[in-house]
Amino acid sequence: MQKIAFLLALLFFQNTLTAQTFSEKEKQEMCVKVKEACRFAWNGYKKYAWGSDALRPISHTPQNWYKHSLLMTPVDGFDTFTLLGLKEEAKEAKDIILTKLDFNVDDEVQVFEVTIRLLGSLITAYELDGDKRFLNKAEDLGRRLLPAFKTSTGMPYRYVHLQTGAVRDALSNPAETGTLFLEFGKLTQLTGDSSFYKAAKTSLIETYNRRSKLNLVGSVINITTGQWTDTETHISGGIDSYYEYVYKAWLLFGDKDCLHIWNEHNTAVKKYLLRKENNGWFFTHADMNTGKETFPYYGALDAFYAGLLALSGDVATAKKIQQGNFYMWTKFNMEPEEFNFKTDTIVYASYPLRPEILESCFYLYRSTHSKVYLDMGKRIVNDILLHCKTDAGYAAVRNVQTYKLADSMESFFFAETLKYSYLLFAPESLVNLKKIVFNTEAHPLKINIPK
Ligand code: DMJ
Repeated sequence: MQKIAFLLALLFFQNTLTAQTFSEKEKQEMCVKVKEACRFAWNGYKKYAWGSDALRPISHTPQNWYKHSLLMTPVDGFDTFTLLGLKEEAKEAKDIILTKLDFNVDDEVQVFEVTIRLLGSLITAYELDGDKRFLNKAEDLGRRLLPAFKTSTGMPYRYVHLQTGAVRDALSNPAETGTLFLEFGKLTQLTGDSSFYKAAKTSLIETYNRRSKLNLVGSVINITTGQWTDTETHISGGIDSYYEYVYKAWLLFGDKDCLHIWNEHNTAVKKYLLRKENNGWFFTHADMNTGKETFPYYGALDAFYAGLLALSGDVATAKKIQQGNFYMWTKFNMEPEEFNFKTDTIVYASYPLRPEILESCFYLYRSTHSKVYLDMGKRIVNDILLHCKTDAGYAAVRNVQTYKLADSMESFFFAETLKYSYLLFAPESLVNLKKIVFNTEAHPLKINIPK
């Protein structure tokens, strides 16, 4: 009798497990849901903010970064619409880009932001769609950015005027000096003009040359003197994508210098910044020269590192970090911009629709094919679509603990958050990671390693 009861229990348990697999149908449902969300947000942009950089999804008003719109939302969103099979939306974005996007305007722009969002996207648009006019726009923008690099160190000023080439703001950071190489390198490959590749690689190498003895970089660097003015180190905003690009430049261009740089930095980052606390593994903040902890802070932006490690083959460490990322998401309703992982308290409570945790789900799923990452992704996507929805789009969260919203829908919501949400559940053949590398704004660039 006891044996029968045991067998029945075993059968029940097995059935429960089978029911807990993530079916193809469920994956398709997630894809449909993300696609609908994307269409809905784009419709809001079209209705209330057409031609501007972004929609303010609560007040239904347009938002521009500078005096003239650079069409951040259509440009950043074009490849997402294409990959999601939103043909009409892709056509609308393409039309407005090709008829209205003009870089010959009286505006100074932030070199880093327009490189990752606009230059990256225009190059991808050209590679996906084949229309040479996308490449012409990319080249025009690239040329207008080049004056920023004419400095004594080769690291660019943060701002450059698109018409006059006038520059401003010498106090930069590794993310802004070191997250240009994929886009500028591709521009050289596609146009044959080596000045783009040289400028961006020099900037990256000059950043690396100023690493500390511990192989870490600081938070603020003066690009005219080459001196650090803030020696705090971390993997968060201001440094994050520098590490991402040194590894990805190896993948995209087969650049061995960059592989070496990645290995040095990544070893140091794991040695000096990775911490095991009660609730998981997190990266801390420390001084770049001594390794001494400054603040035990971790946040939404840091979540990308798990994906980067998975991509680089260190799946074991990636898994541990992604557990911490998911802890951060579930502990506070949604992930806060920053929290203290020692006291388990929030430092900055906002969530501006960031993609990094989903990006890491995507890479970890591709590396492991474990249902864990589909479940995580489903929970995160559902939370975003439920709590951030307005009557015109999706809004940033001002405070994750109260779900109070803020009137902002950044273009990276289209470029990255929705794209990684979709790709996590979509057929893998849609994006082959052996053939493309995503820039830090999730624009896929075709790998073309010179023989
Ligand atoms: C994006 O613009 C890029 O991913 C960048 O590298 C950092 N943050 C935002 C999204 O969070």
